[in-house]
Amino acid sequence: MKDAQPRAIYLKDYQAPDYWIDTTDLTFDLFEDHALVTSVLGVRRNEDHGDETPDLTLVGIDLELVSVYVDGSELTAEQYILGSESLTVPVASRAFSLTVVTRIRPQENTSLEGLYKSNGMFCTQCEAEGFRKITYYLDRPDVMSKFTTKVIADKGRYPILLSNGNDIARGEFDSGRHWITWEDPFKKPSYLFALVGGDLEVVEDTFTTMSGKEVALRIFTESHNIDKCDHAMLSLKKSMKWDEDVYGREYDLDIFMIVAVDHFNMGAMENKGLNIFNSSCVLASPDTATDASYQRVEAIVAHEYFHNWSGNRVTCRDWFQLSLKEGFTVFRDAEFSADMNSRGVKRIEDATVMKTAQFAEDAGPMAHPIRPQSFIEISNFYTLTIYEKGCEVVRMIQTIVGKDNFRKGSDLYFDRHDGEAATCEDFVKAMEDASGVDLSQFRNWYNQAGTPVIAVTDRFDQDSGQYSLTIGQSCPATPGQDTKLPFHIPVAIALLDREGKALPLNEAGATEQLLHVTAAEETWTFEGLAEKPLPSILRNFSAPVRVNYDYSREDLVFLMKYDSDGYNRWDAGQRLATAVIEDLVSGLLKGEEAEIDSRLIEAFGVVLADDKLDKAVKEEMLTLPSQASLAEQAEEIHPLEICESRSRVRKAIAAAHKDKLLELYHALELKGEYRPDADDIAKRTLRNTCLGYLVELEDDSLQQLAEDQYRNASNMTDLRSAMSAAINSSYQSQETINSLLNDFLGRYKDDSVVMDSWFMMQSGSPSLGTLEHVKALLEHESFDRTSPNKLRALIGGFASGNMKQFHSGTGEGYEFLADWIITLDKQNPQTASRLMTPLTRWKKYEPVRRECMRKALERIKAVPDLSTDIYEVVTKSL
Ligand code: 0A1
Ligand code: ZN
Repeated sequence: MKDAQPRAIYLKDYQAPDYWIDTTDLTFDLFEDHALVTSVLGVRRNEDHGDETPDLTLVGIDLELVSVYVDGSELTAEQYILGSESLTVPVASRAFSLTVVTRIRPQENTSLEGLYKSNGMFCTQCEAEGFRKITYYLDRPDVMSKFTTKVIADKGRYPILLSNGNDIARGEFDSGRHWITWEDPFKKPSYLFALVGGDLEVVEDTFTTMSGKEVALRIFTESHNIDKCDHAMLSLKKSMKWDEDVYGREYDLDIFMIVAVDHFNMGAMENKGLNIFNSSCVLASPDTATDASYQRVEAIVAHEYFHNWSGNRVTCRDWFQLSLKEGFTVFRDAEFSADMNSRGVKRIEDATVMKTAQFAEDAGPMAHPIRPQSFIEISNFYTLTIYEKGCEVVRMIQTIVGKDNFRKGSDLYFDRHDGEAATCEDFVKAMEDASGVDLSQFRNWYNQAGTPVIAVTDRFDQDSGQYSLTIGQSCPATPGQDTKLPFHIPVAIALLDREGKALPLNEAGATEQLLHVTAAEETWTFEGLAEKPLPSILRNFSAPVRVNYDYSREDLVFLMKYDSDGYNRWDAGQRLATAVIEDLVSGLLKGEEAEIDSRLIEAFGVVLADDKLDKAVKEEMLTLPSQASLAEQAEEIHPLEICESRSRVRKAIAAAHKDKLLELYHALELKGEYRPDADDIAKRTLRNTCLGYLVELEDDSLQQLAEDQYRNASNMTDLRSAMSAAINSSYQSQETINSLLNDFLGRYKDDSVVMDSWFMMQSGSPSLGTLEHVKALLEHESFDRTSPNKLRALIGGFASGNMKQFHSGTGEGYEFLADWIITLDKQNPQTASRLMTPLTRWKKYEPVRRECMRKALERIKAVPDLSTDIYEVVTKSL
C-alpha cells in the first residue's frame, strides 16, 4: 500500500543523510522471468551528525526481499523492518557492510524505470528515482558511491553485458551463462547507474584526448540498425573535441559507450560511461532521418556527453537543484550546436521554444521556478522551465559577467566541486567569485516562477536631442507566489535611425548597449540625436521575458528589413503576423471576415526577394507563428478560429507570391549526395517551406509538385516534407494521400523510428487526423501501446499537435485523452503524465471548451490509486 495521499517534499527541509555508502558492489543474475540482485554496501555514519548510530532506512519499490546480512551475519525477519517502500535495519557500529538480496521482475516492468526489458534487451533507467526499483538503497543524489557491477546472464541470448566504467574481469559457466564485471572508479549517485544486457552489434572508434589518452568509443544497437550509427559517432567525437576547446574538459574513463533502446521514456540518459539513448535520438541515415533528426541526434549526443562534467563529475545535491546540471548542460549543447551549424537560426529556434512552450508552462498551473521549492513527484519536473529557462538563466549570467569571466567561473566551479554533489548556489557563487560581479539580485531568477514582462516607453525631445527609454518590469502571479521581487534583466538594445542604421551609443561607437534592468521602473537617456530613433529591444533574446512596446505595423515592417540583429528582425515579422492573424480571429468571433492587412503580405514578399538574406534565416522569417504560439499569446483561446485565420493568411501569402515561391522552389533543388551540413540543410528547408505554401493553392499542377517530390525524393527530409505537404493540403486528392501513405508504410514498416513519423504526420493533420482516424491507427499492426514513442506520436501528436481536430466537436477529443491517461497511468505513469499537458491549460480556453476540459480532468482525478505523477498534475491543474 502506498500513502493514501501523496505528499509534497520541500527544499527547505533538506538534510544531509545519516549514512554514506562508500562502496556499492552489485551482482545481477539475469533470468527469463526474474533477476536476482545482490547488493553489498560499505556503509559509514555521516560524521557531521553526532555519535549515535540510528537505524538505517533504505528505500525500495516493487522489490521482493530475499535476505539481509550485516557484516556477513544474516538478519532474521524480526531484526529488520520491511515497510511498503522501505527497509530499516538496526545499526551497531559506525561503519559496516550491509548485504541485501532482492528479486525483481524486469520482464513485467512497464514503467520503464529501474531494470526493464525493451525488445528482449535488459536495460535500466535510474534517474531520478529508478534505482530504488532495483534494490534497497539511499537513492538520493548526495549519496555518492564507488560502484562495481557483476552481470551474469545466458551467453547466447545476452552476449553483450555492460555497466558503468571499465570491464575488469569476465568468465563463463558450464551452464551456458557468462559474466562480466565492471568497475567505475568515479564516485557517483545511484541515478547514474546503468546496466545493459542483450544481443547487440557495435560500431567502434577512438578519440585521443588533449592529454594524449586514447578512449575507446562504442555505439551498440540491434543488428538491423547498425548502419545508422555513423552520425552519432561523428557527433560524439565533435562533442569531445568541443568540450576540450571551449571548456577545457577532458574525458576521464578509458571507454565511452552509447546504447540505443526502443522503449524509453525520455530522449537519452547520461549514465557514467554508458549513455542510454532512445533509438530516435541516436539512429540516423539519409533515407531514414530528416535534417532535423540529424541535428537532434548531434545535439543530444553532445548534451549527454557534456553531462560527464556538468552532472556526473559535479552532480546535484538534491533534485531541487536539477537545473544545476540541466540548465548548464542545455546551455553547453546550445552553444555547441550554434558552433556546428547556424548560430542565428539556433537562437531563433530556442527563442521559439521558450516563447511558445515555456512561457505557456510559466503561465499555467504547473509553473515553478528553475529551482522549485517543493514537488510531489520529481519526474514531473523534467520540464521546459528546468531545461530551457534554466539554460537562458545561465546564458544571462554569461551576458552579465562576460564570456571570459564566464569561462573562469566555469573552471572555478568544476575545480571547487569536482567529485561533489553541488547546488545552484554553488554555481552562482563560482561565477560571482571569478568575475567580481555581484549577482545578488540576479538570484531571484532561481526563486521566482513566471515570465517577467518589460514595458518599454520612449520620449524624444527635438530641441535637446534627448531620447529616453523607460523600462518597467512586472511578473504575473504564479501558484504560491502572488508577488515578486524585481529581477535583474539584461536587456540588449540598439537605436535605429530612419535609414535603418544603428546609432553609436557611446564614445567608442558601439551600436549595441546592455541595459541592466533591476528596478521596478527606470529610465535611460541618450543624448545628441537628430531625430526620434526606433528602438530594437531585447536583441538576440537577451532575457527570457516578454517585451511590450507599442510598435506600429510600419515599425515592424521597418525592423524586418533593417534590424541588424537576426533574432529581432525575425521577431518583428512574428509580431506583425501575430497581430494580423489576431485581426482575423477577432473578426470571426464577431461573425465577420476581416481583411488581411496587406502590409504583412508585402513584407513577406520583400523577405522572399531578398537575395542577400541567409537562407536559413529567410526560412525562419517565412514561417508564420505556429498555432501554439498564437494560442499562447491569446487572451482567451479560440482554437478553431486560430486555425482558420492562420490558414487564410498562409493561402494569401501563397497566392500573392506564387511565382516567386515556385521560382525559389525550382532554384533550390539539390543534386548529388545527401549532406546534412548547414548549407544544404538551409536549402532543403527553404525549398520545402516554399512547397508548403504552394500546396495551399487550389491548382493541380502545384498539388502534383508534392506527389512528384515524394516519388523522386532521395532523402528522408524531402520525402517527409512532400508527404506532409500532401497530407496537410486541403486540395490534395484523398487517393493520392492514401497512395503515398501506403507507399511509405511499405518502405518503412520495419523501421520503428520512421514509423513514429508515419503516425505523427497523420495524427497532426488538420484534415486527415480526425479522432476516428486516430482511433483506427491505434489498432494498426505497427502501433505498439507499450512504446512511449508510439504513444507520443499518435496520442501526443493528436492532442498537442492537432489543434483543429483535438478541439473540434463537443469534447470527444478530451474524453479520448482522459481515457488514455487513465489506462496508461497503470502502465507507465511518466508517459501518461507527459501526455496530460494540453488538458492542464484548460483555464485559457473559451468557456465551452474550458468546461469540457475541466470535466475530463475531474474524471481523471476521481480514479482511485492514481500515480503520484498524475495525482500531482491533476490536482494542481484543478
Ligand atoms: N538526464 C537526462 C534526462 C532524463 C531524465 C529522466 C529520465 O527518465 C525518467 C531519462 C532521462 C537528460 O537530461 O538527458
Ligand atoms: Zn540533461
